[in-house]
Amino acid sequence: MSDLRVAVLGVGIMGADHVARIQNKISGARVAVVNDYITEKADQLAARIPGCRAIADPLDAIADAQVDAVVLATPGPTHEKQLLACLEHTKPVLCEKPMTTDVDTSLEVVRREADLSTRLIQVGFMRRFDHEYAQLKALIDSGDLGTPLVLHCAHRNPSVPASFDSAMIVKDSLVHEVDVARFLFGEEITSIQIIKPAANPLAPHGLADPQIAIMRTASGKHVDVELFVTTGVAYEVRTEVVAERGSAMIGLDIGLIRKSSPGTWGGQITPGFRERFGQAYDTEFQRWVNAVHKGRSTGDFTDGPTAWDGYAAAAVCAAGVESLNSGNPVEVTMVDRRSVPGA
Ligand code: ISE
Repeated sequence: MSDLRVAVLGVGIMGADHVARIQNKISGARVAVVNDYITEKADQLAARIPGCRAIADPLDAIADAQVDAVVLATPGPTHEKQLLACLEHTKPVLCEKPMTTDVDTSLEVVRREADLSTRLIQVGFMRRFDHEYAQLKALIDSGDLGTPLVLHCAHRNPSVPASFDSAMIVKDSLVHEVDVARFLFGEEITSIQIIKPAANPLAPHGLADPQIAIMRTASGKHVDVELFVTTGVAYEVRTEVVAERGSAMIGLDIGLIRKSSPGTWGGQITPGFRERFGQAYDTEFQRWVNAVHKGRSTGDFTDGPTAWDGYAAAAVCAAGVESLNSGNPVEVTMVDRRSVPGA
């Protein structure tokens, strides 16, 4: 089978990582086209990759006859137009989160894909591909723990860019736990409340950090998340499920433990999400490439979170931002999945 010719749109830090990943680690695919709004960046990158071209207009890159599949690592506000172009040209696409920046456009994307009766859109919630999350999911699904009841999560970043505001803690950071909770429990989230404790004195002025999110699922399960994006320490993502017959926790950073003088011991915490979830991104990309190869016979070009998952995350985060502003619990508004056949 010939290699999938992939166009990577957006070659900032994440997009450039994905280009290197496809070129060096993934089998069955190569980067055929790169694009970035900073055209020199794309030109320079293309010049370093054999057989790769830079195309200045993202929509031209999607439409290009020599492109089989697309990776979107472009800014969120550009996703809607680019996803619709992928659907129009029947190009499988792996789209970094957010799928789109609001609920209505996410639902429109779900509907337009469902109209085609084929699954072309995969959303980049990479945690589902992390070995520890996969193990936790398998344990829950095995039934050994009995009914899962509660999910406690901590999501800490050492720092965030200066442009990060309080709503982004919900839309950019919490969105991962929204997807993780839906993935692990296999149900929708129906309400969310964001609590703002006293802010970290070291956080930029006006940033509500930390935040505590409390979510409830359709069957009444409880999820709580501590979000803290200015810890100044390292990258920490912990997840604990408490169930009928026990509990299980992941994300403890238990690697090598070193003892050293004077009388200390300890290990390493990953500095950022690119290192912590590097294996998850690799697995996500390899499985996506394999699914796209198979898609021609199955009609399903995805193996992971779908457009519906992108829409559900958008709906929960929109309610989360409303709660951030009001301080009250907010019901999540979503259409019934059965009203969108094929979604
Ligand atoms: C970032 O965009 C990510 O996706 C990271 O996984 C998350 O930890 C971080 O808070 C986000 O800003």
